[in-house]
Amino acid sequence: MSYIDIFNGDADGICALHQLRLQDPQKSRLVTGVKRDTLLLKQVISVKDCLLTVLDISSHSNRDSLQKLLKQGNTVHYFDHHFAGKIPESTNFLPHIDTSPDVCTSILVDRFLAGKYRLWAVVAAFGDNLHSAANVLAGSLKLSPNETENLREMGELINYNAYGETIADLFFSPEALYRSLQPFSDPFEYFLAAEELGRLRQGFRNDMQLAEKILPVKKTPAGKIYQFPDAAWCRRVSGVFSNQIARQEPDLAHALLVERKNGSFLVGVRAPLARPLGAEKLCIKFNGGGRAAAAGINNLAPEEVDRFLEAFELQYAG
Ligand SMILES: [Mn+2]
Repeated sequence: MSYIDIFNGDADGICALHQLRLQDPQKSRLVTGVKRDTLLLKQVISVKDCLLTVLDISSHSNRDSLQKLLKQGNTVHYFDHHFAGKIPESTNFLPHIDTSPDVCTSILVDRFLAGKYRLWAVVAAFGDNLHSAANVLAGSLKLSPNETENLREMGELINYNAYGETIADLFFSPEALYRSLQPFSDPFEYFLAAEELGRLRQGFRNDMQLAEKILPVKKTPAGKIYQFPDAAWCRRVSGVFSNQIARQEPDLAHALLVERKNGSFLVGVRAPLARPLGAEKLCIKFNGGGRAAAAGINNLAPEEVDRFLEAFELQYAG
């Protein structure tokens, strides 16, 4: 049986796979990409009789490919927390799907493995901006504040690495970053040893210094809208910047529009952390997707921007 591991390139996807492969090491083909590259099942559409493990990408967005792969005799283990729609029924489909706002894929894997590699789930939960869930898990492991802080930074840096239009925007391909942590079962050892983290820390600081100079283009009772120009650093920092502004004002929703070369916008939406709902509903109206607390649109045409701003207002005002 050949194994194919298909995972989102962010901290949650990487740490989910890492936990599973620490438990059950396999020589597997890896399929991943930048965070926004979520239609990953298409890349393996012709495979038959394989064991697919799919992590942290929406089964709704991938439904057609998923159904085809199931019909071709593949067994599919599916762990995810993004909008799922109707979940396929098939004896060779093994879903672990929970779209509650306080879980991430690595937390679902942590449950599946009864907490065996929980430190990596803490890293992932911080990466997905689920600070309260991360702190609860850290508390269950009796971590010191300093240890928790190190896992937080690691999650944030691995997550930061995943944002870009193409792999060329990133410091490391998600596959290379996963391979760098594969030898480490203990994230604290990785934290001390990994040159990758030093590189990401430096890049992150530079990008954030630039981002923090940019003021919102619009502030309404619902929240704040930011717009970044078409530059690699803007695409890289957009996710972590969005998470940071969401934490700074937990009662407000936030949207960040990053200009693309083709003139349209890459949009990230964060629901208010105090009411982490509705982001995926808003983005699905514009062909985007995601989860209740955080979602995105890959291609918002310039003439659609006003309609998006109205929908944002409707979703989050009052
Ligand atoms: Mn996730």
